Amino acid sequence: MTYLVLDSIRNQTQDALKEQFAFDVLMGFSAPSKYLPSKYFYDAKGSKLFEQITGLEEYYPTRCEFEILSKVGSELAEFIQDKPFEIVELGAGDGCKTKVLLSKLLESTDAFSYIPIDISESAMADLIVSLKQSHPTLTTHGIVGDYFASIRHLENTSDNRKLVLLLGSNIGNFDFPSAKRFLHSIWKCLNHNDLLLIGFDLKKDIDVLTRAYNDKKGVTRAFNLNVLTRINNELDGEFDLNRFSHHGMYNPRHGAMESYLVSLEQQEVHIGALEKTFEFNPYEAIHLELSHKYLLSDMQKMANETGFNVLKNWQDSQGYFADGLWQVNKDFPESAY
Ligand code: AVI
Repeated sequence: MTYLVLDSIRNQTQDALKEQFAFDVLMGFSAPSKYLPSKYFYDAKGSKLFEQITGLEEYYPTRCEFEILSKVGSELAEFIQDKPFEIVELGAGDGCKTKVLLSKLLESTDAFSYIPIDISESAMADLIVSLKQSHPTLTTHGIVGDYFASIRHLENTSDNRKLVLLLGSNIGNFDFPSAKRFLHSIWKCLNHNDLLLIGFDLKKDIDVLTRAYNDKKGVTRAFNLNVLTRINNELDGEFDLNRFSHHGMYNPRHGAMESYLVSLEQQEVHIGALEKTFEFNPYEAIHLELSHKYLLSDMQKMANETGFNVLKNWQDSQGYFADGLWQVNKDFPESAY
């Protein structure tokens, strides 16, 4: 069990990353409606907080997808006739849910290798150590890199059929045009008949949604506020976290949970790295995240518009979450996208 760090990541300097962060903060705070890109949630502390969120009583998606993955194993194996094959996971993280899927699949076949892809080298190193303990016989080759560079790397190293995993409703954090662009980019990197297992959080009672993003212990609040801590630590910001509140609400028009930080008073905040002071009006919001919720018909439409055929949908017993098994259709005309 090993992992490879792609050169495109190894050569990315800390300075370049910091410059990009500073640029994104400048753009977000200069916009007429302030925003910050949600990718900045996930530094080491933010990733730990997200792990805590996934274990919260109110945050149902992880539990529901876990239930689905623990029952689909042998059925999934039936869809993959070509052996050996490769399971490629985009954004593997701690691999917690995937391990249950791998165990179930191993009951039907061992003719596959597992290729987790993650942007974080420390997350990958931890995952490889834990897989050595939980699945010592599984052939695993991790890749540290961005999704597309990593899939392209695989194109050159193996002809085996692929099952790509995109779990946890990560797709819901993209707006619709970006989600479609992202899925079509995955399609471009894959071969005819390759498979994608993709998680979608389904539309449901608004109270259930609202509770999931406003938990009683305040972990989601801390997760959101951590973005301001990052600006303080990495860009010499002077945010006082007590002067902002977390606000998570469902927007039925957009079919999405929206997360904001709201300024509790008139305030000016200096950010040293930008040599700039930003003004916040009382109750002014910083938009942080969209978490789209879907109908099964939305999933179908998204698959068909990006070059995939839906083979099967699995849902948890409450009907809160769905994983779709999609097949790459290379007869899909590029012009139709
Ligand atoms: C990572 N992503 C799918 C989570 C979600 O539900 O949109 C992130 C999250 N934000 C607040 N709670 C969880």
